[in-house]
Amino acid sequence: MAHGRLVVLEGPEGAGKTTQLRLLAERLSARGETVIGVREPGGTILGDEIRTILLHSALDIVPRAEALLFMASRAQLVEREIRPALDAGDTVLLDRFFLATYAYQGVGRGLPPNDLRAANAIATNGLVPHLTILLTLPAEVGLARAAERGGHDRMERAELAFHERVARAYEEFATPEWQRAHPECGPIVLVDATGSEAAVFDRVMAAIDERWPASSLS
Ligand code: T5A
Repeated sequence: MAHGRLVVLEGPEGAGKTTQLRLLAERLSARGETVIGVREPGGTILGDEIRTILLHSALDIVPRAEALLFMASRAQLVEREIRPALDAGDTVLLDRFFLATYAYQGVGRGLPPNDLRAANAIATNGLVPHLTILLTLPAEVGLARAAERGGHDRMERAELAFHERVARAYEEFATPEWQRAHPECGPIVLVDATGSEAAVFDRVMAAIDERWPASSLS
């Protein structure tokens, strides 16, 4: 049985997942953990090819094909990178996982949730995150941050209403009712992503230390 930890960072565009993942990796490494940071889509050679198609191509991709491409990237990442790292006792920090599929392809694109759930079960082969940190902030604030960073990818170019649906979906995912109905997602904690990077990181660390008191990490 896997004895490492899988911590997922989730949230709408520009919420600060990548930034917080980097800060978290530095802090946990300094505490003596072996930490691996990966992102979806991507994280493997196949996944990076799929990422290019999904985010940086001008291809016509219908929602069902889009969902399955995300799933294919996920399946490869879980089997080739995440499972082996967890088996070795490492901490895996993952930038997005299947909550993103439920939010973007389910609520955003309108695909049936049960179909996504079934496809996801194939992709993850039953892997459940130990903790998901869900960064929350209004869609327009995240999009403005992403715009400031520059370069809109295919998903970011979707209309504001799409991103607002996605942001609202993430809020619903944090409710106890939704989590009870979705045990495949594991525990989800909400972290306010407004304010400075340092302020958000303090909240992220508080969530980590609450889930795993610091003494058990060192
Ligand atoms: N997707 C993904 C699906 O549709 N289905 C799926 O199943 C999966 C897995 C991935 C896209 O794919 C979609 C979702 C996405 O659209 P991506 O490039 O990985 O694309 O994009 P995101 O995951 O959305 O990542 P972003 O880079 O857009 O946002 P992050 O990682 O949340 O934010 P970050 O840290 O890069 O920060 C964005 C900018 O804001 C600044 C940073 O310096 C950076 O410039 N920033 C802050 N500014 C002010 N205050 C703070 N607290 C800040 N924190 C960061």
